[in-house]
Amino acid sequence: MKQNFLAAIAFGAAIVSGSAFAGDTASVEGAHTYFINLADGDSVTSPVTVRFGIAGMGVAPAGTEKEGTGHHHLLLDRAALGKGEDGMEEYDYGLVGSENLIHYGGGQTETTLDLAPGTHTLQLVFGDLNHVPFEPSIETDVITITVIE
Ligand SMILES: [Cu+2]
Repeated sequence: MKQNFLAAIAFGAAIVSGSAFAGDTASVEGAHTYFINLADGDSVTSPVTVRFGIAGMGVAPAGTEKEGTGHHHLLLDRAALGKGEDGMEEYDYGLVGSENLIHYGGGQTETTLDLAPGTHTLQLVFGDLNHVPFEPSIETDVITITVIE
């Protein structure tokens, strides 16, 4: 617990100072993330359960200092991973949570979303203990699903 607490403090401090502190956690070669139960072009009904897959690495809660682990993030109805809503480079500065970027820092491997009818885009990004994408990044392509009434 103490380590998680300290990591949370360090993360908060990094946001305040705006300093680059990561972007250098190496991913395991060959590791990849994927949607277990959804594919590009799928039509679904709401609520939508989304199951997160990761191969070659393990899932651990945010702040856990254990090599080869990270946690899932879902980018919903926004541009692909790159620049955050604050204009910062997400590959360097990390993932800032919002309605459109959801952290699963408890180590969750699925979620259920209430989505309005229409098309929605989803992208999964696996992040390190400090919510920064790995190097090289582990992320899915952006998929588009249609929610039917
Ligand atoms: Cu995170």
